[in-house]
Amino acid sequence: MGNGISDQSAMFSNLPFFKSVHIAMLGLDSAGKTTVLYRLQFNEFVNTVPTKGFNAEKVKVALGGSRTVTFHFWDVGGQEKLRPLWKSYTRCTDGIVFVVDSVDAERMEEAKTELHKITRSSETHGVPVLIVANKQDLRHSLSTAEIEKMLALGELGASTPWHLQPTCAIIGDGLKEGLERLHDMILKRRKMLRQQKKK
Ligand code: G3D
Ligand code: MG
Repeated sequence: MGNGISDQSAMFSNLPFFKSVHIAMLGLDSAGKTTVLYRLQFNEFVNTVPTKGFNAEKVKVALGGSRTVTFHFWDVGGQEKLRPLWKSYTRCTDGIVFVVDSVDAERMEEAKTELHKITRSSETHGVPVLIVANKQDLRHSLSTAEIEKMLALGELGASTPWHLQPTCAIIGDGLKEGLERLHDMILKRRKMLRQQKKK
């Protein structure tokens, strides 16, 4: 699911410049951001505590097509009082991972507001967003179709490439697939920006 800006990359992905990306990991508190991060880093479930400030981790991920990409993640606390800080992390980022708790229907509207606030900012113009529909292992989790609607992803605007990925961060299901799509979108944007500079 996404707005079509996705597949490609093989040609450029072997150059060193394309092997490293900076990612801001955002979303409401308790969505599973830190669990996603440590699942990717240690390849196992790590019990988390609420993030007071941020976690910064460099994680090498083997994606399809024999590319290994280093993701520099900034996992920023999602409590309301910490959200004004998000701006500092989205300023120069290559991509955004926005994590939602698929069971928390009550706070989906709040998640939608925050997501749209981030993508409307001039500083994140065109920055690709991977929306992670986490906790899909739980019985009452909403489907991706429901989440797409509740987050009004169709209203994100043509300039924001996005992809919605169902995941279970506890066992790692869906994480690599999501990152692969995010990386594809980042490469596509970099190529477009290079072409614009040449003109
Ligand atoms: P945050 O960093 O977004 O605030 P955390 O969220 O990573 O701290 O996770 C919040 C809680 O959700 C944690 O449980 C964590 O184990 C749980 N969690 C994260 N991902 C998943 C998932 O995919 N499935 C399920 N079932 N739970 C998940 P606690 O109990 O420590 O609050
Ligand atoms: Mg956290």
